[in-house]
Amino acid sequence: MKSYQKSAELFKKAQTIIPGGVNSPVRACRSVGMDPLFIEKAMGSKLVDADGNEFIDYIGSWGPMILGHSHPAVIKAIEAVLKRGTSFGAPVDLEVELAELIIDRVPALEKIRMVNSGTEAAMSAIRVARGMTGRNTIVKFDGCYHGHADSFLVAAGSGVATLGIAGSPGVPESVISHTMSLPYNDIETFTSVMQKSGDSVAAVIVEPVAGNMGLVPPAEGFLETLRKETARYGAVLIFDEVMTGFRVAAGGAQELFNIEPDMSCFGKIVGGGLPVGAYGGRNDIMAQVAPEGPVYQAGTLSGNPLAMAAGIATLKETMVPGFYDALEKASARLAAGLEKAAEITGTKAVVNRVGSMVGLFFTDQPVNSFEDAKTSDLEKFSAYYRNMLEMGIYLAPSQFEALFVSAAHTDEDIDATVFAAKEVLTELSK
Ligand code: KE4
Repeated sequence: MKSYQKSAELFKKAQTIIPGGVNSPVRACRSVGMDPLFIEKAMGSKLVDADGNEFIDYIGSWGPMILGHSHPAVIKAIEAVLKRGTSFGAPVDLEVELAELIIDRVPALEKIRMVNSGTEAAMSAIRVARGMTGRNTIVKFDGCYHGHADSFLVAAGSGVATLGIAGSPGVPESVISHTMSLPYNDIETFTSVMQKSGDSVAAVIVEPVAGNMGLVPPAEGFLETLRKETARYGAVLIFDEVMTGFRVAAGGAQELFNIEPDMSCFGKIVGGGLPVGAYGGRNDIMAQVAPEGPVYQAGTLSGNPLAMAAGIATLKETMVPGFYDALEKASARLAAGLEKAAEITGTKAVVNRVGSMVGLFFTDQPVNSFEDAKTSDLEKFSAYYRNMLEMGIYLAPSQFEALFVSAAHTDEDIDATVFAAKEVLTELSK
């Protein structure tokens, strides 16, 4: 048995001065029946915890670490900027460079605004949509998570689903009354709601590949229907690519599925592990944003030079020829291995994958929606999580999260992971 003594001591102290001992709920590992590990350092595909235990990491800081941890190009870029200072509260060349890199890769973007998190990106995007259309209603989808802004805490995924929180106290009824949450991948329901209420919808926001209910790909025609119906009723189509952006393809999910949204949100990878979010769209839409237009949004540390440098270095590394092909190969190897492990151990499990986002559900039915995801055996997932950790595999501590493969994951890492899954599922099947 691994010792987690140091983490336990740190967690005990943390709980006296930080709510739940963590700065983000899903890290608390409550749904998998253990206390969180405190991480000492990370490099490549590995994490080392406070007790010196080494793990193969499939959280990757919940998505940003697509290159793997402590990538030399990112460290070097941050060190170079450090010599100039850390924050000026004024424009720097690096903001222009990162904006250019993003716009070059995402054809639907003509202008982009940097913020400090995915939450800020998504909440700002819907504010622009509301300001532009003069409408209040937003449509989201059950199990999708767009950060913790008031309007989104309705049938949300990720930590909200993990902790089984229906919505959240503190969010006024008057706010969530403007949010409609519909079943993901349910084309019929969406179309009929738009027929009835489309003229009052400011925006439809969607995770083009859902990564916050476990991993659920878009059904055939789903994204195309969102595109068609929002255009028909003058609603803004927002792709929340905080997780999928620069992850599932060089140009994100909108490249993969060849759909052009009106606005896009980014985070995670775009900051290379430092706090960056971004939202953008066509010129006519982004012209609404202050100081160019009337829709206000601001941030002291938006465009922070260190964060820009980390984002630039990360995006540049993902443009190395063959980067996504290699990621695709490693991710397919992992998914096939997990499926094989379930099959040979007689475990009821479904593996979903899009690019380097992988989801494993302990259920015997296809998982195409949040309702489907909720049929998973959460007890089994919890035991699987703890046993895989014991085998040196660090997974997301929730059935309603995705696994992330990085460019640093080797065939040996993948094969060790599959071996561990076989061992653990054999034990759990007894
Ligand atoms: P942040 O505010 O956490 O940077 O981004 C919010 C967000 C927005 N949109 C999507 C699609 C997201 O996945 C997220 C954040 N993802 C979660 C993990 N599923 C963050 C982890 C956490 O809350 O600690």
